[in-house]
Amino acid sequence: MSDHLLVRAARGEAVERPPVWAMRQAGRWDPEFRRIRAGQDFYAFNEDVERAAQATLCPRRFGVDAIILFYDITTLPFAMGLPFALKTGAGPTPDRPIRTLDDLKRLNPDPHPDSYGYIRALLKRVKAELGGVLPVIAFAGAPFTVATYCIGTGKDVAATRRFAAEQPAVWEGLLERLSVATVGFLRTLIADGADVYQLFDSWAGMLTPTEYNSWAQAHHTRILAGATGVPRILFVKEGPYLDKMATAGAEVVSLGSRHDLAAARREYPDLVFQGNVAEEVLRTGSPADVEAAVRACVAAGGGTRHIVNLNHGVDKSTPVANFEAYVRAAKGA
Ligand code: 1CP
Repeated sequence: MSDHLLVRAARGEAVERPPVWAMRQAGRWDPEFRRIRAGQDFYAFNEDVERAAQATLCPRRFGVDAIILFYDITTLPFAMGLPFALKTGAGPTPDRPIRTLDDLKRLNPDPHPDSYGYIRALLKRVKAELGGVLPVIAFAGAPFTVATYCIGTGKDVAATRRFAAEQPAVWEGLLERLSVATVGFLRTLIADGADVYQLFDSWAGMLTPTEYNSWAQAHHTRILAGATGVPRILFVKEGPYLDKMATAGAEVVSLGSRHDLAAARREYPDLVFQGNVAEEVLRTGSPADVEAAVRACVAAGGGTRHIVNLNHGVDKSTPVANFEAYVRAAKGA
């Protein structure tokens, strides 16, 4: 069993201090990442295991307590048979969006692990490089958020709703296939040595309670129950339905900035919370503002059952000095 600080904290054990990492810590805000990434096609870059490993390991020099693998939530549907390109401004865009039941049939719900062999190789490479010093976080997008990219609507929730209303069989079938494939994908990466995983349902926070129950919650429950053996983190960007997230099956719930961390801890003493420093402070504040925000978060987090993180990913315009301040303050320096 892994005894990394982050893993112990995620299990709810008493720890010397809360661990810290950040969503999109390997990203465009970091000049070293941009140098390695150098404008190549995203998916081709990702298949270059050596370069993807370098990108993954970029945040290590800032002293984070965990390393998240560099790939994307669309990597899995790509492996299922749906090629994507990363378009500037639009995010991941499928070459041929899913529209019909015939399109759906081309999406393999049980892709052979070789179809994402480069992610497995990346995990192996990163683990070897880290030599057990830091834990490695694997992840998957949850079916709802991934489906929005497969049909080409992304965070335009109104367009997603229209598609679901007009093509209910395609929509439900798509969520189903993604659910099955996600369990297989995460189980493979756990068997390969991932220390933790995070399930990202970034856009599910915009759903009504009824939609959330069937498009998000049902699939979270199933995936979290199907892929076990390591601590599981559930993330919904500014997820409003804490009661639902708390019962989905994850040990760790990532908290948005509109929730009070101390109150959430009182209400759910058996959960571990991740978050909830506002990424906006890193994007727009000074290093002193960042330090103050992190200290307030650490105090609200109470020292245990808490992983310091943001409400959402580090924005590409975040100054390096602010990311440094974020890690430094979380480590109490
Ligand atoms: O050229 C680039 O490098 C573009 C930026 C980028 C990066 C760094 C994309 C395109 N994907 C990634 C890697 C990535 N994606 C990681 C690993 C790196 C890390 O976190 O440090 C992870 C965890 C993701 C997950 C991801 N991709 C999510 C869920 C998390 C979140 O931020 O909400 C989502 C929604 C995506 C879609 C996506 N991928 C990329 C873009 C530009 C987008 C659209 C995001 C948006 O519209 O806000």
